[in-house]
Amino acid sequence: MMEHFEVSNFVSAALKARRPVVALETTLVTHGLPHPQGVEAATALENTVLAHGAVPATIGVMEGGVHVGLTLDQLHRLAAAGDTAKLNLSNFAATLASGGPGSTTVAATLFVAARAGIEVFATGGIGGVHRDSEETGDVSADLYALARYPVAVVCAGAKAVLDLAKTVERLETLGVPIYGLETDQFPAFYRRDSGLPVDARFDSIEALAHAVRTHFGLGLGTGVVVANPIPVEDEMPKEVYDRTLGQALADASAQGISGRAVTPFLLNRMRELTAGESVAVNLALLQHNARVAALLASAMARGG
Ligand code: PSU
Ligand code: MN
Repeated sequence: MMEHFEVSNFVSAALKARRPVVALETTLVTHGLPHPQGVEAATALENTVLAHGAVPATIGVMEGGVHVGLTLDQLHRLAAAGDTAKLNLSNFAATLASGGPGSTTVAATLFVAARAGIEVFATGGIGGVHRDSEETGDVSADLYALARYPVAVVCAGAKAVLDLAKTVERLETLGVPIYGLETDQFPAFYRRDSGLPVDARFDSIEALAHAVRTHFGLGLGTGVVVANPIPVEDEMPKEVYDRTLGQALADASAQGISGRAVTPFLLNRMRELTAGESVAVNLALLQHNARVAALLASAMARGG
């Protein structure tokens, strides 16, 4: 069952001893942030997870192996390879079989984490239903992976470039609960609030851990979205958000961007339009999510 999997000694020792482990994805490293900020972010996230009592397991595909706990050298090679594939579930096996490099989206990371026995995962924002999904059919594989793998994803909601209302509806349809940490609202990635409700609110990590444990214990089979809004002081100002988001979406449609290229294009366009501010915001929310994920994994390991 674990054919092709290469779990690092550090991660496998932690899993065997039932110590807290947090999975980290690599698409944000290769496609979500400009080089070399992606690799810097990845190592900073690992340090944050460690500093909050859990073992980081950064995930990626290279040289025919599914790596759970990439070394710094492997991470650098993944980020430096210009042709790293953005992996979800549909292109995962072909890339693995080719021996080429692949970075894992939320969808692919959920699959690997579930297989490796990791229950908590930190990312920036999950993918979701795109705003023009009626014409394009573009719905992120992240949502369907959340419906298949019992892993808790700590995120700042779904990326603001999406149709958040439809994304929340779809999660409900798929049986994936949204648990808000100290919030009643589904966050909008760069901003704290989308105006959409979460399924349940928790005001402590212990209460959250207990609910996640209960969800997994029931055997519902689905994952959990832990909605962790960006701290107030790090939010993108509303005026900047409104102006640049509309422009980025208009540019994507004018240039006919489609498929897997859409999300990276929009994130990069936001960076250009905000003169780098969107990247600072993205890094801040990633750090916050890594910290909460480590605390959640620790509470769950204590039996929460
Ligand atoms: N969060 C970020 N930056 C990112 C992503 C998430 O802060 O780049 C990535 C994740 O890997 C997510 C992917 O799974 O974007 C979604 O891509 P798509 O919409 O094509 O499914
Ligand atoms: Mn897509």
